[in-house]
Amino acid sequence: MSHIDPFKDNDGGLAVQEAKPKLKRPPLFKVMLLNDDFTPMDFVVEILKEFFDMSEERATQIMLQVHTQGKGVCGTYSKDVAETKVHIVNEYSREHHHPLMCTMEEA
Ligand code: TYC
Repeated sequence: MSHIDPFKDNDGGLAVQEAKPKLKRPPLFKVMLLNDDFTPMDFVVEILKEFFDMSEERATQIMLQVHTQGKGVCGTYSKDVAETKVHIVNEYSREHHHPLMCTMEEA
């Protein structure tokens, strides 16, 4: 009778590929602000301070970057957190009748 010995190399000399662990890090998402011609600069700075935890100086820097380059990164988050930030920023802008657009893209 032949038995499979769990403590022995039972591959009969064959090269057996170890299974690779299939865990991948979850993707991260950049939350972006887009420029427009109508939203007041102060309102954008307020958003960056309120929802992205920035200092007045940092918020002003990012706002001016968006203003001159068309878009800018507010922060990088897990998918859930990024989706929530985009949603609350867009809701807040609509409530205040500004066309400011917040979007996300994979980092
Ligand atoms: N361009 C706007 C203005 O001149 C300011 C602005 C900055 C708007 C950043 C949107 O994401 C934005 N009032």
